[in-house]
Amino acid sequence: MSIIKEVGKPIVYLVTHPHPKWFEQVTFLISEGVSIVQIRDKSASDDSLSQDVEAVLDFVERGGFECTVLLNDRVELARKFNIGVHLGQSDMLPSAARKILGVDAPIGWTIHDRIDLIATQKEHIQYVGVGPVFPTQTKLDTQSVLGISRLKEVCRLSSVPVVAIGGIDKENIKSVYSAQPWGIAMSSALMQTKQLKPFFQ
Ligand code: TZP
Ligand code: MG
Repeated sequence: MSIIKEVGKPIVYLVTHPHPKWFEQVTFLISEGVSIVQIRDKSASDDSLSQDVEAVLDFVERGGFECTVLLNDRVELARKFNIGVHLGQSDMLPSAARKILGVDAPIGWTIHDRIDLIATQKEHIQYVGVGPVFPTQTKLDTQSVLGISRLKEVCRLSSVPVVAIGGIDKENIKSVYSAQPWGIAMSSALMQTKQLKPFFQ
């Protein structure tokens, strides 16, 4: 079970947040080459999230894009669409989500920098979310900022692919590439940009 094929350099991962032209921005980013889209909207109803998921899946399928669509938290909704999820430390455990979603669904898990947690869920997760690397305004209940040297250490020690997240933008992304994560996740920087190219190495 893999999310996408190995590309040899970090993948660019979009975490969506509400935006006046949400669908236009998300589909622009998919067509420019983001590899994973995590649909994240803490306050959206299941109906409204379902519409978003349906529209994005349809766009990806019709365009033949190599892009994996995940939902933040909502495991039952993910099952309805046969997609994967990204789970935090206060959500359902990956092992429980795996029972609901089946063997093929990609599951990501936020660990902050707790490498010791990986062993407890290793067989159920495809990647771990590590961060915040830098200060962020997008998620207010984050733990302490890690910085690049701690990120590097986590990337070196982790036995599963690491997705770096938190406060990453086109100015500081070069330093994130230097830590050699498997993926680089961004929300506000990508939801605001008109060009994806500056985010690729
Ligand atoms: N988890 C850790 S930091 C973060 C999440 C969802 C927010 C990332 O958003 P941004 O805007 O890229 O800092
Ligand atoms: Mg969560």
